[in-house]
Order: sequence, then C-alpha cells, then structure tokens
Amino acid sequence: MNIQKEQVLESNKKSLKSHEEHYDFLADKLAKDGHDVSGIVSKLAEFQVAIPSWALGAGGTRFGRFSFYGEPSSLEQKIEDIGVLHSLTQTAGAVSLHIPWDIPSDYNAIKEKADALGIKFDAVNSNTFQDQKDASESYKYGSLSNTSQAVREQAIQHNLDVIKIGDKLGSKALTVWLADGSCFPGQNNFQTAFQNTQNSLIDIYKGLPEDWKMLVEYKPYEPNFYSTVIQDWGASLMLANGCGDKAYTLVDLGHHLPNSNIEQIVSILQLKGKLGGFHFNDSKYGDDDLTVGSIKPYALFLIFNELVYGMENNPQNPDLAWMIDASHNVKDPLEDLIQSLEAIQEAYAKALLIDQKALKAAQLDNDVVKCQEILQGAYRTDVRPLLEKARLSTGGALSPINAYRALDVRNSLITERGKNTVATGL
Ligand code: RM4
Ligand code: MN
Ligand code: MN
Repeated sequence: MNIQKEQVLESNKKSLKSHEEHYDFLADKLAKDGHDVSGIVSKLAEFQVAIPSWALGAGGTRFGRFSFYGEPSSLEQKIEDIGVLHSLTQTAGAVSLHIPWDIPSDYNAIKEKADALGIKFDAVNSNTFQDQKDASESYKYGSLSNTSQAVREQAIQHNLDVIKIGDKLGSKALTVWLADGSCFPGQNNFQTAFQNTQNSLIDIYKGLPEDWKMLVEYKPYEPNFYSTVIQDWGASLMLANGCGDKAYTLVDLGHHLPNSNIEQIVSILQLKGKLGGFHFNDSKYGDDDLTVGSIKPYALFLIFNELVYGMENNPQNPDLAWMIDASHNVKDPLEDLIQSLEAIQEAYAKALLIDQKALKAAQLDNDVVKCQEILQGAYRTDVRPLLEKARLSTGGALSPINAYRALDVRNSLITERGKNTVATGL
C-alpha cells in the first residue's frame, strides 16, 4: 500500500487552522525567549530514525505471539510498510535489516523500491543468537565467544556475509549484538570467552570496507541469565578499541540494569568519540522493547540533552546510527512505531530548547536550583506544534496517528495481504 501526498494533505486540512494558532503562539513565545525557532524546526525535519526490519510484525514473547493481521510477509512488503510510516511522519527514512531474516532476493528491485519511497539502508544487523536451518554448527553455547573454533568461524563468516549484503544496498555499518554468555556459574571461563570474542571481532573488522563502521552492542542479561560476554558499555568499548578506529559502542536503551544513568554513558562515550549507534525503546524492568517514551519520558529527555550536547560539541564523535528497537504483542506495529517516532522527536525538540549558555553559567555558579529550572523549563514546554510544523514542511501528516486511522491503513493491508501472513523476526 502506498500513501499519496494528496491523501496526506487532505488529512491535514481539518486541523490546519488550529495547528497554525498553536504554532504561532508557541513560536512567538520561544522567539521572545531567544530561540531560533525555524532552526529548531529544520533540525526536527532532518532527523531520521531507522526502522528495524523485524519490528513490522506483531512482536512475540516466549509465551506466544498474537498476529495483528496484514503483516508483511516479504522484505518488499516491509519496505512498503516503512514507506507508509515515512509518508506520514517524514522521520522514518531508513531501514535497518536483520540478516538472515531479511535477505533480499532481488537487490536492484529492493533498492529501487526503497529509493522511490525515500528510504535508505542504515546499519545491517547480524544474527548469531539463533541457529539457522542447515547450519553445520550450533550457537547453543555461544557464537563469537564459543570454545569451538568451528563455531566461531561460522559466526565470523556470517558477519562477513552480512557486510557483503549491506554493501550491495548502500549500508555503511554492521551492528553486532551477541547473546553469548552463560546461564550458570562455572559454565564459562570469563577471560576465554572475552578473548575469543575479541579475536572474532577483529577477524570481522578486517573484512569491513574502508568507509564502514562496526557497532558493538551490549546487554547485561537475557537470554543468558548469569553472565553476558558483552555485558556493559565498558566491555563494548574495550572490544571496540581492541578492533580499531572504525569500531564503536552502540547503546540500546533497554540494555541496562534498572536505574542506570544512561545519559552519563552516552555523554562520556561521545567525549571519547566512541558512540556509534543508538537503539530506542522503553522499559519498566529489562529489555522490554516498549514504545519509546511510554514509561520514562523524562529519562529520554535527559539522554537527548546529552546527545544534543554531543552533536554540537563533540566533532570527534561521528554521526550516530539511530534505530527504533521496539516491538510487542498488543499494538498495531505501525501505530506503535508512529508513537515511538513522535516520542523521539518530542524529546529531541525539548532538548533543543535547553538554553545551553544559561545552563553553563548556572553550573559555574553552582546554582543547582537554576540548573534544574532550565532543564525542566524546556521539558515542560509542549513542543508538539514544532513537530507538526516540521512534518508539514516536509509533506507529512499533522497527526500521523489520526491520518493512519483515517486512511484505514491496517484494513487495507489486511485486504491486500490477508489475515494469516507472518513477518520474519522474533
Ligand atoms: C536484541 C538487541 C538487538 C536486536 C535484537 C532483535 O536484544 O536489542 O539490537 O536486533 O534484540
Ligand atoms: Mn538493540
Ligand atoms: Mn534488545
């Protein structure tokens, strides 16, 4: 299903006037406070987040999976779904492929389709956390860290294959997330597992094209419940440094123990020029993969404050690969992604409203109250008219969710694809 520009424009008509009133009121206030409003709106319009190819079906848990019907059953259809998201939000201009779930059968056709919809190929993700059909070796006891050289070699080769696939599509980064670890004390030798992982990553790194990055993701637990080989940013950074300049740490919001200070982690990684990628989601307990901003929006804002600071002050850190890494059972996946995109833009807009100069001055004065007032003043601003303006300026919908529902997208997809399709992914 393709959404036409005219359909989006039509859906905007009803609320255009009220948008203009809200926008004018807010823009006027912000301008009086010294903000460059049109600069903020352009930054919002430029910000693009990759959609992972696995998030377009109904996510499952290990207890079950409930379809939302009309799921995409091929990569072409997944790209079409991202096209729907992008035409409504104008912020989903990229896809992050998971291999082998989404190996293109016809590279040119996929590239053309993505191109026509304004979608780029962002980081490609390898998968050595599941056994593949016909594979000779099993990842049951780990992949890049495995004690068996044959298993490690198979996992290394898979990553090299993923790079080749991504290269044909124009991707510039490989994301490595490992499930490797142990479930019981004594099961693994920590040092051997770490060293094997380092050596395997170095072998993959050697196969990286000159203009590529390798992004090393960490996670404290799950699916292993006693130890994970790359359990935190420190382990990831050590491994990245052990590979070379093109290897970076990737932060996934859901991959921390409760109450970790994630904003401090991203801040220091940027200072060191080593933050390469970022996965958005939200969580109450663990890697819950809930809709971005649905549980801890203030934490997201504080993280964005550091990301914005880094983008403005740390030229030593490269542009980040942004990806939504969320999916679950109870929402229409496209509606869920629309909500996530909106939450990301909202946190970004609020962070852009922080008066960095005033904050620095208050910090120098040790005026703790003022520091908090500055942060919370930005956080409490209703920035939604800015988001609307950014979308309007790029041909998106004033309210992507309302437009999605008014256009009855899910029912059209069900009519087109039927009720029994199942998307590849978790
Ligand atoms: C992992 C991790 C990876 C994601 C997989 C599906 O927990 O977040 O980034 O690709 O899940
Ligand atoms: Mn992730
Ligand atoms: Mn995860």
